[in-house]
Amino acid sequence: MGFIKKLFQSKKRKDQAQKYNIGMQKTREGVFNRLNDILESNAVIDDELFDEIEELFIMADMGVDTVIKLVNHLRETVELKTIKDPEALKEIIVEEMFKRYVQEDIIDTNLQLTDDLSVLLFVGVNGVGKTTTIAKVAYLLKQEGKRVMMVAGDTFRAGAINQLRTWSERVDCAFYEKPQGSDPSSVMFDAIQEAKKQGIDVLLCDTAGRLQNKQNLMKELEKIHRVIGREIEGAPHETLLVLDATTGQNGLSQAKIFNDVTQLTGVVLTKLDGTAKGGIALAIKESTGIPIKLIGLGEKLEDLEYFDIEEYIYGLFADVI
Ligand SMILES: Nc1nc2c(ncn2[C@@H]2O[C@H](COP(=O)(O)OP(=O)(O)OP(=O)(O)O)[C@@H](O)[C@H]2O)c(=O)[nH]1
Ligand SMILES: [Mg+2]
Repeated sequence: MGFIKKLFQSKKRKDQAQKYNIGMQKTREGVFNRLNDILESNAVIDDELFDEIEELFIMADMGVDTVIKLVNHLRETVELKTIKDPEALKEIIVEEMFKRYVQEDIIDTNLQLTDDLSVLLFVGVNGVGKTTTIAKVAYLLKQEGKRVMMVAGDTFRAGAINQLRTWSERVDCAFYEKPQGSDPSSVMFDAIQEAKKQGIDVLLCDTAGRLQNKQNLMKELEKIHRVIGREIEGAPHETLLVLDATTGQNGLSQAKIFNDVTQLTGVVLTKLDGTAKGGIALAIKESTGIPIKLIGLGEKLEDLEYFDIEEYIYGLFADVI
């Protein structure tokens, strides 16, 4: 039995792999399982077959550049090892994914927390899942024994403060708010003082959704970032861009523009459970260089996982191998 087959069999028994398995069902069933059909219905490995594979991966939103590189590599491997049977390509494709993304993965995906107060800032366009992600992160960190406070930095949208307060009550963590319409930077400033007073370990900062082409809102974000940095050296310790996996390639341009304004330290990729285009995670890694730190696999508090590229690739190919 090949290395990949053995690896997948051992994963089938792991809890975390099961979460990826369930959360990525749409991508797997909608796209990657079709790899089986393609490889079974082609008698030989030829250009047409490679084109079909290419098309399939592009449909999963892996990004054209990423896919072309990957498929070119496949062609080379097939030639080098004189492989004739299309079925044998399955393991080679997965192996190639592991080589490209797992072995070369030197980026630390852990959240950067300090021994004192750590500040995590969540940014992104409207409706991507910032507020829900904060609730999930609070839940996760509380389980790790951290004292957590949420701050309602979305003072713009009616109902945003109440939404976050409700989450803080459900998670049972501290909460800081000022009235709707307050300057978000001053809310952050005051929340930091309060968090220090209460001996909080991690302050999770919600912000209003903003389109990346709205200059005044991007300026506001720059100010929020600056004010936090002035209060605590090295803060925000994480500036996380929340991206909705269902928006596909547009997420890449969001990442570039937000990064110019706030120096992102990571991406949270949400709603992977709701899309067949889960290949976007690979495109983000390849084209922006910003590490994905967390992924959202559902709407519940426990539906958040630290991003693990190995489990992710398993989630894509669990039914193929
Ligand atoms: N299926 C699924 N739904 C999610 C996930 N994350 C967030 N959502 C849903 O996405 C919707 C928007 O979430 P919010 O957290 O309010 O998004 P937001 O970015 O704070 O939105 P604004 O504050 O309006 O910019 C909610 O219905 C969430 O339940 C996820 O990982 N999977
Ligand atoms: Mg919100």
